Amino acid sequence: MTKFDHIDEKQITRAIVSGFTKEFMEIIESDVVIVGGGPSGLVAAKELASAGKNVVIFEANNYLGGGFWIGGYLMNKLTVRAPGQTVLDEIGVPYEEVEPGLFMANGPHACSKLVAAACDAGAKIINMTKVDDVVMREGRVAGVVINWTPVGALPRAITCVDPVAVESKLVIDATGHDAIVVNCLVERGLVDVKGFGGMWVSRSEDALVEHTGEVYPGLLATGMAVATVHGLPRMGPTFGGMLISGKRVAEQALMQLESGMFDIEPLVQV
Ligand code: 48H
Repeated sequence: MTKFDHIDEKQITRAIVSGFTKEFMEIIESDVVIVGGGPSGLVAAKELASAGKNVVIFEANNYLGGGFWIGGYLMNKLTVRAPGQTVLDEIGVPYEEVEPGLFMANGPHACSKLVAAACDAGAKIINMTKVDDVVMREGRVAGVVINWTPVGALPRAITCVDPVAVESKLVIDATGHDAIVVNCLVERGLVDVKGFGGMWVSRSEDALVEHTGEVYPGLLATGMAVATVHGLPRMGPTFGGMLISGKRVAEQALMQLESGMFDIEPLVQV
C-alpha cells in the first residue's frame, strides 16, 4: 500500500506562501514583462528566457495558451503555414503536412508543449493577474500596473482595491486582439491604433511579422496585437504568424537589452 509522508496543513500553507513570495520578489524588477500568455507571448518568453533574461508573463486567466488550444470554430486542430512548423519542430510538437506548406497539429498537444517550453526555459509565470496600466518614466514605458483578476469581478461597492506595480526594462504587449497595453497609451493620446482589418490569410502573416516590434519607447507588441495596432488583415485560425512574431519580438527585445542603453545607472534624485 502507498504510504504518504506526514505533512500537516500549516506546512503546506507555509510552502505556498513562502514559495510564491520568493518568486514574486524576483519579478518585481525584471528585464522583460510579457503581458499575455497566448502563442506569441509564450514563444517570446521561451526565447528571452533561453537567452538568459529575467522574464515574467502576466496572464489574466488561470491557464496559459490564449487561443492556441483551439484551431477555429471550437475545433481543436491547429494549422500553421510554412515556416511556422519550424517552431513546432523546436518544441517537439508532432504534426502532419496536409498539403504542401500547410501543417496541422493537435491544439492541446501543441499548446501544452509550448507552455512547458516557456517554463523549462526559465520564464516566470504569474497567472490570474491582469495588467491594467503601465508605469511611465521619462517618456518610456518602464513597467506595468497589476491586480488580481478576480478584483475586477467584485461588486461595485467593494472594488476600491488598489493595484501594485512592477518595473522592467521592456514591456511586450501580447494580449491579442485587444492590445490592452498599447491601449493604455492610446487613452493618453500617445499612440494611434488602427484596429485589425478583415481576413486575408495570404497577406496577413508576412505583414504581421514585418510590423512586430516597438510601438513606443519601452513597449513592443507581438502577435494579434500587432495587427490591431497597425491595421493589418487578420489571419483567422492559422498560427504560424503568432509563433514567428513571438520570435521576432524576442530578437528585437534582445537587441535593445544588449545595446548598452540600459547600462547607465539612473541619477539618484534627492
Ligand atoms: C494579462 C491578458 C490581458 C491583461 C489579455 O489572444 P491570444 O492567443 O494572443 P496571440 O496574439 O498570442 O494569439 C492570437 C491568436 O490566438 C488568435 O486569436 C488569432 C490568430 N486570431 C486571428 C483572427 O483572425 O482572429 O492570447 C492573449 C492572452 C490571453 O491568454 C489573455 O487571457 C491574455 O493575453 N490577456 N493578460 N493582462 N490585461 N488581456
